[in-house]
Amino acid sequence: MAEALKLWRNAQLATCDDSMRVIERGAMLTRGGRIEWVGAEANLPAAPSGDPYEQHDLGGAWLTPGLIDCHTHLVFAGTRAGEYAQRLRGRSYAEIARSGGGILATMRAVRGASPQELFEASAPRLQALLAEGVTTVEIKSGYGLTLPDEAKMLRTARALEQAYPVTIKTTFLAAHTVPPEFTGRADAYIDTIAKEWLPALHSEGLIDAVDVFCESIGFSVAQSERLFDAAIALKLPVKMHAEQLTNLGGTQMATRHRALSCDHLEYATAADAAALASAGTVAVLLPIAFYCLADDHKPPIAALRAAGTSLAIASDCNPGSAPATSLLLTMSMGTRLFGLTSEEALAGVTRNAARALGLQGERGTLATGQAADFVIWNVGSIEELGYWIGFNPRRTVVRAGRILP
Ligand code: DI6
Ligand code: FE
Repeated sequence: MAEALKLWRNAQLATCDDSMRVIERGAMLTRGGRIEWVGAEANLPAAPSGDPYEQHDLGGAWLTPGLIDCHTHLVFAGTRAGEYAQRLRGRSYAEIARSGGGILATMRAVRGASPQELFEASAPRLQALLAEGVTTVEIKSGYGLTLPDEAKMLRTARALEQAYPVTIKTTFLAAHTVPPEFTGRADAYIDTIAKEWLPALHSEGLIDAVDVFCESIGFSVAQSERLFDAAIALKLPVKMHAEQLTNLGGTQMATRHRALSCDHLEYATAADAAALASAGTVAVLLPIAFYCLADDHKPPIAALRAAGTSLAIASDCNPGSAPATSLLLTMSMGTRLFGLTSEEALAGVTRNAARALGLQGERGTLATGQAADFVIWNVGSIEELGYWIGFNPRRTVVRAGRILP
């Protein structure tokens, strides 16, 4: 028997569609996990006879799509609070990385954690995101840096999806830094992950996309391109940590490979912005990493906007540059620090975040055929989502058409 139709009425719908249309006295019909109809309540289709709606009167509340955190490294063990203390005393992130701390410090903690320990360390961070109305999360590997430890991270991400009401997309980021086994042999490392680890983990169904840290302290453009070629040969989409600390030209190469997204982009140029726009590659901005690193070089927002690039924002949840589990705080920082408008911030955690994960056909807007993942908010205006700092105005989360407890 077909699942019952549910009517969600008397709501202000922030559809997050291409024109960011708001429907003041809106209603939605859902069936099972999908949206069947969205529109003004006055135009609501009549209930088919014998199939009465299950009705939910939302009392005029604001409703958005479920939020999407499209860039996280939330599966990890340990913390790097000691490094944060060093950075407060003036040591730089790059210096700490070059002296064997940074990503390698977390790598040691992850290698030493059992699958159960890794799951238990990561679950509270995921729960914190979900409490704010996040229904889709991307999680990267990149702290294992051996085949079994990268597999352990990706399996942990899949296990979190089984345990919590969330859609998780996994990204393979073994090209995060060169591990000790390959010191001085970055090219050999890239060949190993591209030719051996990537096909092995992909055949286990553990990889949804492939990422690389293309940076002066990471991998060169040529190395990144070899990895991308291997990913594309397996029909896996690619994305890149690009132009975060310097401009290496990664964005230009990534857009030639039709990357889903280029992320960070503090040092991107107007030419990079134009390349992103014409390739349809999403610019994912990570304002919390910018804040925590006390950087002074901002992404070229005006150029990105002028080029018509799709802008997303994400928490970057990681133990080094962004120990953060709040997408609402990300919206606040995206607006205040980078100068995004409230509307751009909302599009950045819904429609454009979905595009950054290749999910635009399924998630990120309130429209017929999209997943019935949405959030009902205790706010008087939708701008409040990026306005509060540390206050959570989430009222109710509906995931796959069901109200979460
Ligand atoms: N850029 C980031 O923001 C994270 N990784 C990356 O390549 C930070 C990773 C870390 O410091 O642990
Ligand atoms: Fe990152």
